[in-house]
Amino acid sequence: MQIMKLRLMSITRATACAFLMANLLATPLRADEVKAGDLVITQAWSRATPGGAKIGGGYLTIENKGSTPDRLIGGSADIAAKVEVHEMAMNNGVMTMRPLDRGLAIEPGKTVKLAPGGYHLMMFELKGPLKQGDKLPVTLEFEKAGKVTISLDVQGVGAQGPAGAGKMDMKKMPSDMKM
Ligand SMILES: [Cu+2]
Repeated sequence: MQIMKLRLMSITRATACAFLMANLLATPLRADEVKAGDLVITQAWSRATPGGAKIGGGYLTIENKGSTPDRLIGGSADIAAKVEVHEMAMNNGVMTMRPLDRGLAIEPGKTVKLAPGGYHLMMFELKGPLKQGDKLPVTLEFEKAGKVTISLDVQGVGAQGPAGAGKMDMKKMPSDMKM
């Protein structure tokens, strides 16, 4: 009898614990969360552009909560003549970037992060500078989920993330970086 009681107790405790853990691990519902079909877009941000820079980057996190794959195929923004989906990668020791002609796959159950040094949105021919603190509307286009407008939170020039932590020295990048 005593053993049974103990077991019951530990199961109850384990359940309570698992419940708490699940709560802790669950992504908090953010005010800047945007949904497009089964896709959930969070942490959309950009960097202020220095001087007369005509190009800007866009970063965001896309989670596919559905059961079918989708693709981020392009975008548009009032502030830019053109928005492309790019990949940045090391090629023979040189950092290069290239447009993803077929778009960026968002597999079901997966989360894809567009971040400095990897996948990113590239805005061309900016009509004006991106300023820290701006909320920049950008319309994303997905193969299945269609078009959705998000807002990029513009951080400082050297920001490495949406919270503005870390810095990156653009001057250290190879000058033959392909755009
Ligand atoms: Cu790029």
